Amino acid sequence: NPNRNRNVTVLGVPMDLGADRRGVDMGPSAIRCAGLERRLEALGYQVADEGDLLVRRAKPQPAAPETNLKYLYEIVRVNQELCERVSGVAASGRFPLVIGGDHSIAIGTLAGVSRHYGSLGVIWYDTHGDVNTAETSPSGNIHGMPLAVALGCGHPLLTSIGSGKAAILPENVVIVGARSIDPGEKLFLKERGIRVFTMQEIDRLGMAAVMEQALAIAAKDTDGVHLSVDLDALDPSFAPGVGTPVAGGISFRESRLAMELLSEADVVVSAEFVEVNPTLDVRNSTAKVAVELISSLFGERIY
Ligand code: Z70
Ligand code: MN
Ligand code: MN
Ligand code: MN
Repeated sequence: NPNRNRNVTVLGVPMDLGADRRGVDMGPSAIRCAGLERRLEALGYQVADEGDLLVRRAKPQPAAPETNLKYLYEIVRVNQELCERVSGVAASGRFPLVIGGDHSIAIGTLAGVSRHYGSLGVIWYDTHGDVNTAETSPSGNIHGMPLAVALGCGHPLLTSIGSGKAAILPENVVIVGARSIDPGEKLFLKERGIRVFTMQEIDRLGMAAVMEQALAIAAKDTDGVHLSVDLDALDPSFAPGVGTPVAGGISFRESRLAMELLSEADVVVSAEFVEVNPTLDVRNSTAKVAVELISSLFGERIY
């Protein structure tokens, strides 16, 4: 497509505080090592890798006194900065590609991208719902909360990042790949009528039909779609290097098809790939899968 944005800015966010587990901070490095820039350049993109944001290494720290949210203040600080950086990238007309890091960084990405779109759709490719709040979270880990925050729900320090109003609306959000949703998350998602494509639906309908329906929702009456890929959506046999592997996941083939269909639809205006944990990985295979999926998203074709 000649109208496709050919300028990509990569931002790395070596965040692991939201997962409360070391290793996922090395995700950006692993994804770069797997050849991200070279692959995008081979596809004809002009790539500006702006390097990593600074994430302060907090020593193990109890939750903020008045909440159960672990590492709240540093996560807020990093996401405020990420919001401004992503917003600057979008303002310059470039495609923001954020590599993590744990999924808590979606808070800053979505706050920054949504400034530039009257209405933004979201495809959340994840095993998990990531719609917990302090009240429902079983862990206090903020990487289980970013989609709720983007919808305007959560700790005020998190929801006030960016404009202070919700980055997205429930009717423009779809989750693809769900197979681990906490009880409080089920209520949250059902109350808001958010469309969740579970593994069962992927099995019954096939990935092509699921993505067609997902796109119909996320792109309907929106000005662009943000793609948020948590590598734990894939089956652990394809993506072992994640903090929370859950059996029964999406295959590599299905994931590549999903990215190819998104590429053909040509509606994605920003993306993030998160939760790669090299300390749990096998020969950097999960980072390599991430780079394969990014290449497909950006238009690589086998033939
Ligand atoms: C659980 C929680 C989660 C990723 C685990 C788990 C969330 N719902 N997300 N691993 N990537 O603690 O909120
Ligand atoms: Mn280069
Ligand atoms: Mn997940
Ligand atoms: Mn996630």
